[in-house]
Amino acid sequence: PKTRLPVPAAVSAATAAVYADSAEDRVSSLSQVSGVLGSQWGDEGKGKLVDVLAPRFDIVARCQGGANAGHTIYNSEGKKFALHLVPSGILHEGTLCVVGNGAVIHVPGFFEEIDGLESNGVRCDGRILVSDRAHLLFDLHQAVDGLREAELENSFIGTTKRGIGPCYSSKVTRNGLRVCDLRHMDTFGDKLDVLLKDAASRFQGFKYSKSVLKEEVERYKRFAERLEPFIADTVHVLNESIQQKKKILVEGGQATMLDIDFGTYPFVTSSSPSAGGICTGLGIAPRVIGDLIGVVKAYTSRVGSGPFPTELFGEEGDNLRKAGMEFGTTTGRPRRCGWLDIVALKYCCQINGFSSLNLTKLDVLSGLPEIKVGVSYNQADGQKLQSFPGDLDTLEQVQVNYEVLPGWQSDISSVRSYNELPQAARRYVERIEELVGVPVHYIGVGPGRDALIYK
Ligand code: 2SA
Ligand code: GDP
Ligand code: MG
Repeated sequence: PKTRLPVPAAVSAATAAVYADSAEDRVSSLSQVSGVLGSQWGDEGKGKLVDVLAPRFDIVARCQGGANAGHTIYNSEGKKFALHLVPSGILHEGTLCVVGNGAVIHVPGFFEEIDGLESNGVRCDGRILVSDRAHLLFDLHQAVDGLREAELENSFIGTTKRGIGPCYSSKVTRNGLRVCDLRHMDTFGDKLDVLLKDAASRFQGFKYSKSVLKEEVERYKRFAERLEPFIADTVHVLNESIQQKKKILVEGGQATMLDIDFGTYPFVTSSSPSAGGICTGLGIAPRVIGDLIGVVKAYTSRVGSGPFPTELFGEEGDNLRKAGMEFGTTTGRPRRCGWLDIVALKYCCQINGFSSLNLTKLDVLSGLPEIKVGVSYNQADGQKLQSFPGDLDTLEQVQVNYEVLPGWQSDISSVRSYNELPQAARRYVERIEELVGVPVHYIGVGPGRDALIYK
């Protein structure tokens, strides 16, 4: 028989109503097609939650982005894995991993990632499907990414230089190559030639010659053979799986604040990491999507340029970066750190319709005398803003109004039930719930699989 966890006195009536019977209830009640999406500027800890939930799903699918993503997960022995394109379900033998049509694939990088996993004892053969509709990201896209950033000088975006923007540009320009083109090597070279010439005509620093093309085509002939067993019509596979009542977990890369439409444009990535990207990036209908879990760090980080209203500078920012070990999983770059931004989070909740939140890295805030939360923005003229501004000039000038909450002084990394958290930590969680109107169902207190509180 199920025993209801005691509801601590500090929990409000509204929160108590959605209080979980147990961890089992939280995960088993997730809908057939569920998603885990970033709700800040990335690196919220999406990979960890996907890895934790994956055993309850048949399929874990990536719908956008590419090897710009860096999802760090640990297996039960505490061994660390940094994933980029491979979905975070890969550590679980029974889970099929799908890289959908909305993702961009750098084939050599994909093999490198798979080789790394295989050499660490993770079997990948027959466990990963790559969409035949996904676009191919070439070395030329990576070179163009670097050249474009260099050209921007002081206004550079701070991309991962993984070629993401240039590859999506080829896609939208409609001269990109797709995974299915690897099955037509007779015309592959001509199509690639168009891309290479395009880059060479735009950038002086881009070296083009017929021998470069020839070498690249030869290389891709070998890749085509090796990739063949991974290639599938994933739109068909996913929709058949839904018919067969299989469970699908969608893993978002990056986050809504980096979304090409909703993020802080132009300081964004070139894909749609928000809910809409699930339909366009996998070819599944909106009505089949059920629960969407927004992953939110207990504070905020951002890597790359662009506005960050609650950013902390100097010692305060450094301390948070050190405590949270905030360095890029893909590039190793130090991440900018700051307080939790409720204005941005509410905006993300609106866009994605999150059914619940996973508040991560709460342990990192332990020991602070007080914790600030950005609750509203004032414009330069002192007027309160009613919504998250689309205009960057407005955003760059906002004054953030903070609420100050008491900190807690004990280490919470070994706490496993909500009512054992210090009262101030519970107060922090519940204040976030009140401010955004979405329940927090999962609380991260460490990087390991077990360091998760089900609320
Ligand atoms: P890009 O490379 O074109 O997608 O870069 C455009 C912006 O998107 C940001 N971006 C990211 N932000 C956080 N984490 C990401 N993944 C890596 C990680 C990042 C890393 O997990 O740490 O290692 O540096 C990621 N990917 C893209 C990027 O910083 C630009 O602001
Ligand atoms: P993702 O891109 O959203 O998957 O996040 P990253 O993997 O880039 O960054 C999150 C980092 O925080 C990783 O190193 C995780 O191992 C770590 N992490 C995740 N959840 C927690 C948590 O609750 N507490 C702590 N201390 N670390 C966490
Ligand atoms: Mg990351």
